[in-house]
Amino acid sequence: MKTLQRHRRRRVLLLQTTILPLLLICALSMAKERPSFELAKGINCLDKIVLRESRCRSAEVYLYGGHVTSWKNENGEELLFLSSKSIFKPPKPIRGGIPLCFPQFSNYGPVKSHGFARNRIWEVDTSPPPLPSNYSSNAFVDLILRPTEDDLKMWPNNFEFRMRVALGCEGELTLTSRIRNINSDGKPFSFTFAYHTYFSVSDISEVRVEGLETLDYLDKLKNRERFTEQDDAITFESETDKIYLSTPTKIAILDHEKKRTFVIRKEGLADAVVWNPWEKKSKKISDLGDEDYKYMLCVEAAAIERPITLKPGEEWTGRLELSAVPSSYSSGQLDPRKLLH
Ligand code: TA6
Repeated sequence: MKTLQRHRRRRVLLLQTTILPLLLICALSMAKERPSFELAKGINCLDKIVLRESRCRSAEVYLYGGHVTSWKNENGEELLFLSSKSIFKPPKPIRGGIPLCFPQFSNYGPVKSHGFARNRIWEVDTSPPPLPSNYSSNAFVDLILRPTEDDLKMWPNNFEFRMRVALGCEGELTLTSRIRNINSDGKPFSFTFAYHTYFSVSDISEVRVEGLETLDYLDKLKNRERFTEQDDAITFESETDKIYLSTPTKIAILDHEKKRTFVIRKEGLADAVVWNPWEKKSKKISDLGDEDYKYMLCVEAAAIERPITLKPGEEWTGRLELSAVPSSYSSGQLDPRKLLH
């Protein structure tokens, strides 16, 4: 009888110490984060992904360009600017939202302006390598871009560009890009990059950008001459096209009229571009309405001054997190010192 009891106790112990933990691990790994999104047809029947979070928060990403075109808050308000004249037809990039500039920002290099990633068809990545756990969220999708034959002719480098678009439980929108050099000829490659984000603002002349004061910038309107920002906040009264160098990882856009502040957090992206075409240039941009410049501002997390160089097998991560917080002078929340630290 005693032996039997001993056997039973041993079996129970075995169960507790080996099998149960194993089952737990399996259960946890099986419960690993599952992408939750809807595949839908968008404008011109282009495939798009819809991410939904609680309380009407949502985001939309077109497979064409891996392009986020919509980000809405808990009141269903659109936070990104999207041109009503954007034509949603390849090869023309979508005007507005968050175009991806890769492998080249602007015309600083051998390929076409802002590169080719924004006018390629991306795929849903069904087996992405895991991301660090602190990157997790409920609503997300993983996308992947690999070069086409045409791309390899234009830019002879083999790469994998993975991007996770995630909508967090506080409504924050996060884009995590991972670019890997998979050249088989041992060749390193270099690229520049930007998340060319178009923010929706109430009135450009009432908006201010904080976090870039005292920094050096290259002025694209003055042949990329280098200057130092003198103002303690950037405001807008004419065409602006500046590349701020080695900026802090946090920048704020204060929209007093909408009592809203956009907080931009970035990792792996040293620079920031600030662009508004203003009146005259807007008229020359076919897929932008003549008055649209009043309701948009581009503040772009970027890597431009020092291109990213990867040897075969190496991978770069560039992360953008956008949040929109209600703010007003009276609440003091519009005090950038509070927001940016
Ligand atoms: O990021 C600012 C900028 O480089 C401007 O010079 C302007 O050209 C803008 O991008 C839009 O470029 P796109 O090629 O989309 O018309």
